[in-house]
Amino acid sequence: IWNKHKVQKFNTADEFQERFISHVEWTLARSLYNCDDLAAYQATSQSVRDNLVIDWNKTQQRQTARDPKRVYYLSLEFLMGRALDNALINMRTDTDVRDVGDTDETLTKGNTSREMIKNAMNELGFKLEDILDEEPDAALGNGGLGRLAACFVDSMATGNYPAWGYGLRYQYGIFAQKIINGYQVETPDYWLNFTNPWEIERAEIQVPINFYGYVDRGQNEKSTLEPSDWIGGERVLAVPYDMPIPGFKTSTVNNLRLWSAKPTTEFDFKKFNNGDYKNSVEEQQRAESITAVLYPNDNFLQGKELRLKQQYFWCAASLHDIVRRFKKGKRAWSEFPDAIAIQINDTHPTLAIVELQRILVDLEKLDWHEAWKIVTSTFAFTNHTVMQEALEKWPISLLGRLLPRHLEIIYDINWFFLQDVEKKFPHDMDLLSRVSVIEESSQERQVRMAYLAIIGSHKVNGVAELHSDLIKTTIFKDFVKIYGSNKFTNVTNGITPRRWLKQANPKLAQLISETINDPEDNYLLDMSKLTQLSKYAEDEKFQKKWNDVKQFNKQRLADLIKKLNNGVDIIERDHIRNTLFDIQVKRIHEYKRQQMNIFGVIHRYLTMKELLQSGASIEEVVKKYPRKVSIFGGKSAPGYYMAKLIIKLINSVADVVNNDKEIQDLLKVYFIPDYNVSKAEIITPASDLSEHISTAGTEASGTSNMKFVMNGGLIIGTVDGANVEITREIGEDNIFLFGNLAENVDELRYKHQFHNEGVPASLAKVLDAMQNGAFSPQNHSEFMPLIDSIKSHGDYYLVSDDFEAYISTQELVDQVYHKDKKEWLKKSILSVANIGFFSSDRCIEEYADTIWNAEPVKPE
Ligand code: 26Q
Repeated sequence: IWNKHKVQKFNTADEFQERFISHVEWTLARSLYNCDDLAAYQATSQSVRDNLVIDWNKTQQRQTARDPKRVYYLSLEFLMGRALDNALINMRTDTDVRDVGDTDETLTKGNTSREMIKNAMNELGFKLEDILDEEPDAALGNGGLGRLAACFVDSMATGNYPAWGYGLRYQYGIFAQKIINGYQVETPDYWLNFTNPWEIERAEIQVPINFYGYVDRGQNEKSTLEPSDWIGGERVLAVPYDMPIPGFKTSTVNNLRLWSAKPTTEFDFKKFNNGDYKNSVEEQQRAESITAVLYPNDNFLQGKELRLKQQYFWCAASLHDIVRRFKKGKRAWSEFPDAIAIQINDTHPTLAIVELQRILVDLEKLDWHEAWKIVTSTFAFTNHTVMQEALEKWPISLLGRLLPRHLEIIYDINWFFLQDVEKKFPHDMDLLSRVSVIEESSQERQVRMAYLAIIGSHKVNGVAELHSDLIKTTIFKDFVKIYGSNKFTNVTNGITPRRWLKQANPKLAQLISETINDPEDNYLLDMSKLTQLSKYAEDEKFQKKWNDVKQFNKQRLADLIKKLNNGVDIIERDHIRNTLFDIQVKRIHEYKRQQMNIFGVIHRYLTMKELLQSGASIEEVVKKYPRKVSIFGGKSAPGYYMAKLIIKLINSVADVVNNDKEIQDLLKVYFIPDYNVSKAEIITPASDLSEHISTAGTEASGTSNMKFVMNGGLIIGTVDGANVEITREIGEDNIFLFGNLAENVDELRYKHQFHNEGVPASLAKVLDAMQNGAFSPQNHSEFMPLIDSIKSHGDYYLVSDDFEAYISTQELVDQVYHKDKKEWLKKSILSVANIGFFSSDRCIEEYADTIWNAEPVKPE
C-alpha cells in the first residue's frame, strides 16, 4: 500500500504550479487572491522542500543500508544565507535525467529546474527575483569560520559523502547592523519571525542535557578513572531541527541538524503548589535562553558562562545522537572509529571529546585507556587562528561548577598526557608546564581548549599553507616535538562555486559555460575545466564580453547602493564604466586593517586636493588618480571599541569626500550597512579590485579572497593566508601583493616597542589631517585612539610599516586599470581560469582522503 501511494516529486512546470497552489491553499490557508510575495516565497519553498525531502529520505535509507563510515561536522556556526535559490540550482527534478525522454535541446538549458520554476512563477504572476528576495538570511555565524562550514556541507552533499552537520538553532543569528550618524547600531535578527520553511522540527526526539550538580563515586571512593555517577543539577531538553542540504547534480540530500533548547516537562510542582508559580515558570524559561542568541564575536574569546553552556549543550546532544545511531548497528565499541569521523570546527566543540570519553567510561563502562583510544581515533581538529585573544581558555572554577565530571576527566586526560611527555622528555619541567592543558601561570587556573583538542584528536589541520606552517612553528610547536609533525597537516580552505559563481554571478556562469562548451555546467564540479578560458585571455571579442558582464554586475551593485542610500546615487550611471570599484567587505578587525584602507583613501583625497590647489586641472588630476569608489562593509563585535571607531571614521570620510564639489565624481566612499551573505552575492561579482590586507601572519586563510577572484576581480593583498596560494595558482603577474612578510613581524613589533621610529611622511599627512578635525569638525579628538594606536601604542598591526608600499601598489593598480584595460582584462580572465583549486569540493576530498578515511555513497 505504501508503494501504491508513494509521494512524487513535481517534475514539470505544470506539476510545480499544482504543488504551489496546494501549499498556498492548504499549508498557508490562503487563496490566490491574497497571496503576496512573502506567501509566494513560502509556498515555493514548501514545494521545493517537498522534492528535497523525497531525496533526503532516500539518501538516509541508502546510507543506513550501506552502512559506510559517517562524517560529522561539528560547528557552532553555519552561515548559510538563503536556501531557496541554492535549492533551485542544486535540486534535481526527475526530468533532469536524460533517459526520462529529455532531448539534447532541453538539456542545453543547463539549469533546468531554476529556469522551469522561473517561468512557472511568471505564469502565476510572480517574479522569481522578488520571491527570492523575501527570504531572510540564515545568519547563524559571524564570518569566515561559519561560512566555511556552510560551503562544506554543500560540498559534502555534492560529493555524496554520508555527512551531517551539527550546530545550534539560534533564535537570533548575527545582529543586523544599522548605521546611524555614522555609528554602528545593533538590532536583533528576527530571522524566524515568519516561520522557516527550510527546517523540519523533530519534536519526538528530546535529548536530556544536564548541568551543574556533583559527582558520586559511592562510599569507598573509587578512582576517577572508574565509572562515576554525575548527578546533574539542572536539566534542559535538546530538540533537533533538520535542514535538508541538497548536493549539485546528484540526488544526495544530506542533513544539517540544529539543536534547540527547551524546558523539561518535569515541571517543578513543589514550587508550583507552594504558590511560587512565577519562579517555577521562570526557571523553565531560562532553559530556552541557551539557544537564544549567537555570540557576535569573530576571532575573539568571550568567556561567558552561557557560551560554555551552549557549547556543552550542543556537544552532548550531538554525541548522544551519534552514539545512538552507532548502537543501532550493534558493532563492537572498538569499531567506533571505523564507523565515525568527527571533525571539530575550531575549539568550540572540544567538550565533545570529553563527553565521548565520559559516555564510554561512565555509561558504557569501557576501560579508560580503551575508551581514550577510541576517542582520539575518532576526532580531528581544525584550527582557524593564531591570535592569542581568540584562543579559548575557560576558568577551572567555571568548568568545575558547570560540568564537575568533565573537569575530572580533563584532569585525567592531562595526567596521562603529561606522563607520556615526561617519559619522552624526562625532567623537562618547563615543557610540562608549557603543554599542560591546565594553565597555572595566570591568576585563575584555566583550561586551554586548543591543547585539549590536539591531545584528543588524531589530526590537527590549519586552513592555508602559511597558517599550517605557522601553527607548527609557533602556538603548537611543543606538540610537534611531542607527537611528530605527521599529526599536523594542512587543508587549504575553499568555497562552493555553486553559490559563489553560478548563483551570485549568473552572467559570468553563462559566459563560461558557452565559452568552454559546457552547457550542463559540469565545470562547477570539475573546476579544472576553467583552464580552457586561458586561451581567450587576449581575445578582444571575448574580453569585451567579459567586460560587459563586469559592467552589468557593477550596475547591479550600484543599484543596491542607491537603494541603501535612500535612493541617492553615489556614482553617476554614466561613470560606472570608468570608475574602479575597490571593495573591502569582511568583519571589521584591526588585524584585517580596514584602517589602513581608509587611511589610503584619505591620502588619495588630500593629495588630489593639493594638486587642485596648486592649479592642476581636473584632467591632470585624473591622470594620476583616475575615478574610483571605495566600498566597505562588515560588522564589528558590539563591544569592540576600536573596530567601531574604524566604522565611524569610514563614514566620516565618506561624508567629507562625497560632498566635496571640487573632487566631483573622481573619488567616492561608501559603507554598505549590514553586510551579510545575500549582500555578498551582489557585492562579490562587482569588484574590479578587492582588498585582503591583513598584517602578515594574522589571517589564517581568508575566503573572500577566493570569492572575488572566482568572479573576475583582481586583488590587492599582503603575503598572508591563502593569498600566498592564490598567487601560486593564478600567477604573480595577476595579483597586487605588497608589504612585510610574516617572518619579519616579530622583529618589527619589537622595534616599535623600543624605538620610536615615527611614521612615514605619507601616513603623517593623513594622521595630521585627522587630528586637525578634517573628518570630525565637531570633535577634533574623536579619532585620537586610532592615531595613538599607531603613534603611541606600538602599532601592533604594523600599519606604518606597510603604508608606503600599500600606497604605491594602489597607484600601480590605477595605472594598469586605466592605461591598459586589455592587460587588466587578461589578468582577470587568467585569474578565473586558474582559481579551480579553491573549490570547497577539492577541500572536502582532501579531508575525506587524508583525515576522515571516508568514501562517497553514490546514488545508483
Ligand atoms: C570563541 C569563544 C567565545 C566566543 C566566541 C568565540 C569565537 C567565535 C568565532 C572565536 C572565533 C570565531 C571565528 C573565527 C573565524 O572566523 N576565523 C576565520 O576562519 C576562516 C575559515 O577558516 C579563515 O578563512 C579566517 O582567516 C579566520 O579568521
